[in-house]
Amino acid sequence: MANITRGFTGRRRAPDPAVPPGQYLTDDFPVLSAGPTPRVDLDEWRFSVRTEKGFTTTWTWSDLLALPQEEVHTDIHCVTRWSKLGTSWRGVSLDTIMAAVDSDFAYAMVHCYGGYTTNVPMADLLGGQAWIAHEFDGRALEPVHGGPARLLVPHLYFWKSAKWVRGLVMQKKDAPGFWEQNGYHRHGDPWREERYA
Ligand SMILES: Nc1nc2c(c(=O)[nH]1)N[C@H]1C(S)=C(S)[C@@H](COP(=O)(O)O)O[C@H]1N2
Ligand SMILES: [Mo]
Repeated sequence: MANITRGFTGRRRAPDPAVPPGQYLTDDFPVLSAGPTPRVDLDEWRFSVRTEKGFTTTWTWSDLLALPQEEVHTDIHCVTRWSKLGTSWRGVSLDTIMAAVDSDFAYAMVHCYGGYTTNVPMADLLGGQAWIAHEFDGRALEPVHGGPARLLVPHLYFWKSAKWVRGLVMQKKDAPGFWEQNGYHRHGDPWREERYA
């Protein structure tokens, strides 16, 4: 069978503009967790944001579902080099969450059930760039992928999309989370290959 080539490029394919440098595409959904999957009862699930003013705003599961929900169709990119295009999620925008919070701090430490942490600037969490996602592909998010709910920050490497998320602590200065203390880049933009520090 003849090779089918596009245009005049011969066998070499042009880079896919949807795929950041150094990444390959997968149709699977790999699981990457630094520890066991914590089980969180929806009755006991809470998401909270603590500010510099000493206030904590807390949402229960029903509070979360009562907020405006958004459908998100997006590509995701793991620093271990897999990318997955056109994933579908449902959840609450961080803009909606932060509208209820009074903070002037520019950074957040993201905390999870199970103890994982990751740091993200508010500039990357606001403006329609991040969600508390609780559905994937039209179904409740599976525990291995972060259910009941995970942070979704798809324009950064996927280690920033904290699974089993339970809250943010607002911070004046950026400070490294779990992987960032272990050599990963503070920021993690896949288009700039901000992989390791
Ligand atoms: N709480 C928690 N969140 C986490 C992780 C983790 O170990 N614990 N791993 C991160 C990493 S390195 C990646 S690549 C993605 C993997 O998400 P997935 O298992 O749904 O593919 O979750 C991120 N969020
Ligand atoms: Mo990762």
